[in-house]
Amino acid sequence: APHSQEWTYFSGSFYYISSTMKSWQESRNDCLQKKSDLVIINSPEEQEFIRSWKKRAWIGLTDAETEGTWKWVDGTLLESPRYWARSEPNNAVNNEDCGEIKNFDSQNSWNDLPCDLQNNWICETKLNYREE
Ligand code: 2F8
Ligand code: CA
Repeated sequence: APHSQEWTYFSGSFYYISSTMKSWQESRNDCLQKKSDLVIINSPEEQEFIRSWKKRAWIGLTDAETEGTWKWVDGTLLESPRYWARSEPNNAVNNEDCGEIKNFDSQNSWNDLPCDLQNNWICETKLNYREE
């Protein structure tokens, strides 16, 4: 649960980084089971926070529905900011529909990978709040 020591708080969300590896879908299922989802990165600060772990991991990005149209797991289109590594996403071997964080030398650190590859993963649970 987000209250255990396995979760780290940052700017309105709790984050969990796995210590085992799974496919993208199995990783997502694990997050969903934790009443969470794969991480959605929507600010430079959040990108820096995730990158600072220096751990290769699935994030909540996929273009499985329409090749080249990247969406977050909440259904929103990937607009800006975008932190693809140089030359990514390249859909290598015409088979890369899932997003990971990979390159820690640069802020631009996302890569597309085959979804059935085993990888660590990061879940995010946003805190609920009420806007007045
Ligand atoms: O050079 C970037 C390229 O590196 C690998 O392919 C050789 C990655 N694939 C795997 O790790 C399976 C590509 O996704 C990446 O674009
Ligand atoms: Ca790639």
